[in-house]
Amino acid sequence: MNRRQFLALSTTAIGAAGLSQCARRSPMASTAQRFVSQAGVLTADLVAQSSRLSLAGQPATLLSYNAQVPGPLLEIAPGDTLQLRFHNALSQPTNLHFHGLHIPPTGNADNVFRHVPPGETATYEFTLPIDHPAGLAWYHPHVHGVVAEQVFGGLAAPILVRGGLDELPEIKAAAEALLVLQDFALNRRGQIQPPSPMFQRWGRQGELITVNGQSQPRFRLPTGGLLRLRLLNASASRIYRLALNQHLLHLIATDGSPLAAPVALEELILAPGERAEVLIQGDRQPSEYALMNLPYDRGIMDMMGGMMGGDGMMGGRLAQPQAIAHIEYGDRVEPQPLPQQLLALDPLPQPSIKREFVLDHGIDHHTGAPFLINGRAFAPERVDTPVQLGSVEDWHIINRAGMDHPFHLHTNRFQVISRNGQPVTPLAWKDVVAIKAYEEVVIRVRFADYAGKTVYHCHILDHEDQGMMGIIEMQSV
Ligand SMILES: [Cu+2]
Repeated sequence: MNRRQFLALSTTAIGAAGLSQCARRSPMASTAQRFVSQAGVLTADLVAQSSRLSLAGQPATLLSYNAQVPGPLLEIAPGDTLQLRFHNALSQPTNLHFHGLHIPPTGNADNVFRHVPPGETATYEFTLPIDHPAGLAWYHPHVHGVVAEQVFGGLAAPILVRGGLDELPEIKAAAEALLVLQDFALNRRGQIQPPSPMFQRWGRQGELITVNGQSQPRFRLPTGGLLRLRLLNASASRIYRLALNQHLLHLIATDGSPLAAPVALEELILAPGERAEVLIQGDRQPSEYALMNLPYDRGIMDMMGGMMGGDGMMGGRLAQPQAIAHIEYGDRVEPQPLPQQLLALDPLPQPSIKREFVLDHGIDHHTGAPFLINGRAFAPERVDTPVQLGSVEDWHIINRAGMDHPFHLHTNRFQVISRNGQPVTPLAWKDVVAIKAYEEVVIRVRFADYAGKTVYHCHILDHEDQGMMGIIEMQSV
């Protein structure tokens, strides 16, 4: 099969099982834009703009890429070149960050220091390495100070890198659905509500949870077969705790990289920026089952100092389990087994350097910002962490605060070694690691290629905007 046929088949697969499933409920999804690479090149026009559109069946005024929320899917393969003409029709600077792609952090690639002023057009152009892992990534704005506002406004969109797991017979036979999770706080006119000071500190969060811009869409699971859910948490701050009634979630990939073998989970916790892929077996009574978001406390009680108590407005609402989508059994198919093995995954070699990153709350002496790494808030002119290309490092990330801080490193994925001194299994590639209140996590990362500066930060985007970010410079030896 040549690559063009493969891409065409891939598109058909997701069209049949994924996005078009939603279309039965909302016409919006049926017109959802998707850009697929052709002969190794993906060319697309993207416009960031304020748009009046339909969200969860209601009119809403959101920030969008090409007037859709979530934005257009980019579907590519290792070795592809992307040429994106990006126009900023917003009233403030913005840019594009390609979260999960291993591409240069400089020039007109994944450069978060490049800002596109209002009214201007910029070209993003880069080539994916031929050995790039296949999986789910995404793009969103990354201009320090307005990231939470723009992502919470709706600016987020998925990227599928095809190949890898897609080629395994058991996975190929599975139905496939892409689920982009977002949350919104809208007023009665359908406009985004600015966060209260408390929510700005905690991380803005909305009561309306959407999946692909819809309220509780349905996805079909073939009776006797497998459904592959590809999940992206594109929320600014919300941590999802997901469970499917009466079914296990068989985890097969984390943050766009496959595991060596499936891991059965009763619940899946997904912090902002994280992706996960799970297989669901259609071996229960054919019916409809709710995909639930269960209560998760990421430290609000600590922040509020118990002011409102567990029965307060916030505590009460947070405590409610909520259906966010439904899985309905479809036509019976030949029984499909779960794969026993996925793709080989090697542990990184022992590190030559160990570093510490202490996440805490306080006041930065220079900026007054309240969210700190190693006692300092983000400064755009300061390199916090110079590293040598070719090295392997262990990063000890120590959360001294009573609030979760999911940690994201740009450009290079890493392996999580331990939590509070306990080894972490299974071995997995990650680019966001959830760090709970008072937890200490060790990650191992190899800086193999791409010289230049980029960032690491908390993926509760209000925390990043208020200082919890540092600059890493990868230097050639
Ligand atoms: Cu944080």
